[in-house]
Amino acid sequence: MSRESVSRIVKEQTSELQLIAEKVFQKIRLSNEDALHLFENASLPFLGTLANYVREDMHGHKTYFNRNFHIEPTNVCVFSCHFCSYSRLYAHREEGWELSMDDMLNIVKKYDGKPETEVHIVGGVHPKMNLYFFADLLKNIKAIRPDLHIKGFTAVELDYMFRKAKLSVEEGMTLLKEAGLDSLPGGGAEIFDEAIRAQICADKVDADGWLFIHETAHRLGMHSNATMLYGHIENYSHRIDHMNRLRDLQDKTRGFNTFIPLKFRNGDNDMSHVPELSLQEDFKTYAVARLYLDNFSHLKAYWPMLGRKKAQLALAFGVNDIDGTIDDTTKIYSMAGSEEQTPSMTTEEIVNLIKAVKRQPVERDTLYNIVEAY
Ligand code: V47
Ligand code: SF4
Repeated sequence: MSRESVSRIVKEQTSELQLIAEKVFQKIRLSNEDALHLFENASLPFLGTLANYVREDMHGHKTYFNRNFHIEPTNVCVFSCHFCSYSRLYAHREEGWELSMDDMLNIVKKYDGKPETEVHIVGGVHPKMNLYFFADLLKNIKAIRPDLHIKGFTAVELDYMFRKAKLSVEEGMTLLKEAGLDSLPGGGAEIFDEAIRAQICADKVDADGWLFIHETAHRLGMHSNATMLYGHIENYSHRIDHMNRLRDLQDKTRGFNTFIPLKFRNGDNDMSHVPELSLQEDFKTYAVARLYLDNFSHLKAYWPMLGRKKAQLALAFGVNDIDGTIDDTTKIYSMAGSEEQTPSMTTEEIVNLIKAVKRQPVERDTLYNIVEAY
């Protein structure tokens, strides 16, 4: 959309919204107050127009995806986050799964000679799967597929592993990096606000711990992603505070690749009584994130969580990435009630999904190097 067409829409807005739009055009950073004003007062068409303007200014019509699969070593977890539909306590581990080293290497071997570029490892925090077990897993995966990028372990899993091994974050991270860990996924961030965290996931790593783990990874030359679990008991200010802490760290390190808002899904968990947000609120969250996080290059709509059709629509609200092919290798969202019960898309399906809304599909690797433009 041209600057002129955007300006026409801006002229119809209140003077406060026009000032915020002017900041966006001048590339002046939005304040927390601006973001709150947008959340509370901006119409969805206006927010979408402005976020899309920024997205096209940064990336044109390019929309990234990758060819990836997941390994979920276990859903047995020592923690009890109330929003989680996936985990089983150690005492009930017979209801869950615990993959052996061989099980996990067999998953990797299934992709022998195939064009997948990334494996995403994430799971519950199992008390018997320790740092050295996972270091061996990384080494073994690299022995089979040295070219595969390993994006592994949320800060929650890492915090537990390092503390159990009595290593500092830097020591633990260096050990995993040397074993083959290439980057960190963005999970476990939830909402940083201490009071909300205490109500939804009291017992796992806190906000400062999460941020310190990512900062350490960045200092060691690794990249990572950042997520935000929204649409439960938090309010707009909590979302802005969360993004503010990420924006501050990104100013320091420049180590984050992508911001991924994750919509709370209420299937079969302790928070099932909390209704899910409307699609309108989802799109507002993507758009405000695009406008506020001026130092994040990429904004991802994770289709296994949102559903592929909604992820496709999100491409008009600032989003420029829809994650990957997945190949039905993750259960986190199907167990939480997502419409994607067996999440898998072929490259052709992803390409068509993106082309259908007149964007340009670009296959990327984890670090956004272009593999193929369609
Ligand atoms: O931290 C758990 C979320 C996350 C629910 O880095 C839920 O590329 C919604 O972080 N409703 C783990 N969300 C997954 C994750 C992720 C996913 C895709 C890509 C990347 C990346 C990272 O899943 C958890 C939590 O925030 N989650 N339960 C639920 N009921
Ligand atoms: Fe465990 Fe992660 Fe589920 Fe929390 S969200 S209970 S840490 S698997």
